[in-house]
Amino acid sequence: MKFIDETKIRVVAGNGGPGCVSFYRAKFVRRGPPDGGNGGHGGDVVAEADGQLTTLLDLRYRKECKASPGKRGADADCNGRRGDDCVIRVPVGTLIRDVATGDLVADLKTPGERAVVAAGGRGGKGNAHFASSTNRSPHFAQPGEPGEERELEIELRLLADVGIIGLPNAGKSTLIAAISAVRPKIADYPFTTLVPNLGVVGYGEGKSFVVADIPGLIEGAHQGHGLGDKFLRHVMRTRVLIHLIDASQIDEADPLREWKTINRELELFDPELGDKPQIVVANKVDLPEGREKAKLLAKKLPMAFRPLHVISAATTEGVQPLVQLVGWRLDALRQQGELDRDAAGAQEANP
Ligand SMILES: Nc1nc2c(ncn2[C@@H]2O[C@H](COP(=O)(O)OP(=O)(O)OP(=O)(O)O)[C@@H](O)[C@H]2O)c(=O)[nH]1
Ligand SMILES: [Mg+2]
Repeated sequence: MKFIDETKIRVVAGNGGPGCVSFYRAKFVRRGPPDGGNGGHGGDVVAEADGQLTTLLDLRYRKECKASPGKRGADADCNGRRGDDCVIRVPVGTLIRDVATGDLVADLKTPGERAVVAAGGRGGKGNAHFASSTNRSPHFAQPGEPGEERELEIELRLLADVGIIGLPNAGKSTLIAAISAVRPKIADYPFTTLVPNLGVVGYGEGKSFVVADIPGLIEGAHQGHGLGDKFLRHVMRTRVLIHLIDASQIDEADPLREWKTINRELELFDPELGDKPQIVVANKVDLPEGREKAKLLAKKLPMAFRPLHVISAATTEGVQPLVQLVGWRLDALRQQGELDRDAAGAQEANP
């Protein structure tokens, strides 16, 4: 299936229906009171997060979403019917921006969440509304207001707690297959994974986190080399990165080379990504040269990133301790986040 994570769409909300000019008529009633009803509200264009969707593919060929206008008001105080909404279904984790202003219009994070992305126009008031003691038979009604119309940029950013990044062939897909139920394609050539995979990982007492396997990065990814860095947006919202290194390929002369290469690409994509908590993991230590070279890397790794975690995604050696560690880091970050929020709340309460 194709994975589409950005697209544009034009949205046009419905115009409000016009109000009606009408007067009550009946046998023996010569000049009845005004009874023109209001026009109906124009339909909205609504974006809705659908938990079943994983890509924006459905929107790829849809250029426009148009809601219907409100119906006109009628006599006998009948209000016009509201226009039908036009609903755009998007995956959870979708950001919607106005192309013209760049403003964020919606950030849909939970299944079923809805946001009006173009509001329908209000219906015009009918002449009954304008009747007063000084003007008992108004001969006018309001037209409906026009509906909003704009061009939207729709961007999907998968919502994962943890992102697995690294060079092609590091074993990222093998690792996600070892810790979750997803079964991505695994092969000994680079760029096996072409789109991100998401998996759910349990780590005891009913707790779980979502992990994303991101297609391999190479030097110059920010300039479009390899698959480029376009999938990095999907780790922007993760809280922890697992930086996976193929230990058997470590350069003995400069054991940090691969690690630095990827970090540079992260930094160039977005400095915030460069600062994200990172767990450095050497994979393939079931291979004798992997185990030896992992030791070289462990010695050179800057203090802040120690200790180096050594695993074999293939034999699952060291994989469970890694899952536990990631779980603790997430728990700690969550607690930290709550503490920060509490502190901010307390400060607001007692400035
Ligand atoms: N010996 C050994 N081989 C491994 C290990 N983990 C992965 N491999 C092999 O390494 C190759 C690449 O694994 P993948 O999981 O496809 O690597 P990837 O990082 O997802 O690669 P891309 O999707 O191309 O970026 C495959 O042939 C795997 O079988 C390991 O722990 N030990
Ligand atoms: Mg892969």
